[in-house]
Parts: sequence; structure tokens; C-alpha cells
Amino acid sequence: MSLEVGADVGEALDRGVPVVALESTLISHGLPHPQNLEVAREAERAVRDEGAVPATIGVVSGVAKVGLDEAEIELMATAEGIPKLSARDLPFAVAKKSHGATTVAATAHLAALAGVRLFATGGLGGVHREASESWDVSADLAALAGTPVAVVCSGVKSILDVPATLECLETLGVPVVGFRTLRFPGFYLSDSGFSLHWSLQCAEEAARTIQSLPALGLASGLVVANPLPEDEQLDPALHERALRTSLEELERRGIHGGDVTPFLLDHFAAETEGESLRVNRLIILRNARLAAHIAVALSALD
Ligand code: PSU
Ligand code: MN
Repeated sequence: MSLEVGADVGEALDRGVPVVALESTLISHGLPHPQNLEVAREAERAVRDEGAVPATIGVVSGVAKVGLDEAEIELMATAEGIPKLSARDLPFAVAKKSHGATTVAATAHLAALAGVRLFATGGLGGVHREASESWDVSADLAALAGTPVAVVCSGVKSILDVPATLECLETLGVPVVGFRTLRFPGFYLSDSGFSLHWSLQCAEEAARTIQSLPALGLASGLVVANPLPEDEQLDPALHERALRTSLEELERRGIHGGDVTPFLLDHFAAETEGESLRVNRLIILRNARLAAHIAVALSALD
């Protein structure tokens, strides 16, 4: 079997108990050890505290798992050289019986395949700065266009070209909505400086939105953008400085492709002396909690 659903996740799905998917790339490539393991465990706990069942997704020895167990999460957090898997990489990891950490694109794909409708992460991938030359646009965007999963996130990572990413989401027909805001969040920052057309006021409204998508024949996902409160965000001046030096260093080293995002997140942590890690952790936990709220509301509607 190349796809396996964890026992508690499978049981929850059978009984209509709410389930929230969590990704493993942020564990293997987005955060350093040991914070990565702490955050992975805390995110699962946050989902449980809100009355849903967490399903951390990843590939272990060639099996795509929806609902990693504790030892498998530890493997994602500690093993050296775990490949970062987008959706297109999944068949190779399966054929080669490899481990793999799933990005937003791959996690959303596997979640939908298993029937999980909510997914929480920190920030989506998107259009990189200089993409007009590099063509570096995350597969996360195309995946959300064709995968019926709602992703709760704090916008797209601020290392990206945010307005270009919003344009791209629009072109792809991905619905994007703010949670209690009309400002698009900026990941480490509460406000990216760009606005949204729609906002949702409560979990129930989000659940009704999710329910309406298939009924309208729309096969896309949904981006629920959940900003950090302003007093919890990264200091904007510090953010600006760290961003500038991180991008300079990226260019100096000529880093490309899938290595860009992990490099920038890592460099950001060094430049901000760990402040960005504190904020990244908060973002992930808040999004896990909101995704669980919405999953609970969605189960109540069904
Ligand atoms: N959000 C975080 N940390 C991360 C990521 C998202 O807070 O590490 C990961 C996600 O897995 C996302 C990936 O899919 O970064 C984007 O990578 P790329 O730009 O190479 O598509
Ligand atoms: Mn890329």
C-alpha cells in the first residue's frame, strides 16, 4: 500500500469526527531542531484541545501516511537529509521506499485523497522575488487551485513577492479570505500591506464557505488567512533588515529551487536572533487552533 491512514484518523473520518492535516516540511526544513519537534507536538496538541484529531502528513519508507505516529514525527524532526516532497515528487519517494517531508502542495493533495478538508500551516509558498527571471513559483499555488482542502495560514511567507502571489492566486481561481480582517497577513507580520476582497467573521461562516465549494462545482481549495495580533508580530524594522540581508546572501550563494525557502527561513532566524522562530511557532499554533475550530463547525454542519 502506498497510502496509509493512521488508525485514529481513519476512525475519526469514518465517524465524522473533525480532522486537521498538518505538514511535515516545516518540521524537517522549516524549523531547526529541537524547536521543530516541539512545534510539531504542540500543533497536534492544539488541534486536540479544540476537539479535532490531528493528522500530520509525511512519507515513511515509501508509504504516504495521513497521521504520522509519535516516532514518525520524531523521525521527520531528527533524521538527516529527509527529502522535501512536493506533490510531483510523491511517486518517486514511494517507488524508492524513501522517507519524505511533504510541502503544502503534497500535504494538501494527500489530505484530500484521504478525505481531510482542513489543513493548517504557517505560510504558503508563492511567487519568489525575481520570479520574472527565475520562474520560481511554488507548486503550492497550483495545488490549491485543484485540491479541495481549506488551508489556514498567515498568508504567504514574507520572503516572497506578496502582490505577485496574490495575483497568481487570483489567476488560478483560488478563493482567498481573511479571518476577521480585510488585510492580507504578512506571515511574520500582521499585515503584508495588501488588502483582500472578503473576510469571514467566525468558524461557522468558514465552514459554510467550505461546504459551498463542491456544491457550486468548484474543485479548488480555500485559503483562510489568519493574521497574528499586532503586538505578537516580528518588529517590522527588524523584519526589514533581516529580509534585506537574507536576500543578499541568497543571491551571493546562488541558491535555487527547493532550497530557497529553507535557506531564507534559516537565515532569518539567525538575523533576528531567534525572534522569527518565536513568531513562526506562534503562527503555526494559532493556525492549528483555528483550523480545528473550523473543522468542528464543518462537522456540525454535515
Ligand atoms: N510554512 C512555514 N514553514 C515552512 C513552509 C511553510 O511556516 O517551511 C514550507 C511549506 O511546506 C511550503 C514550502 O509548502 O515551505 C514552500 O516551499 P517552496 O517555496 O520551495 O515551494
Ligand atoms: Mn520554488
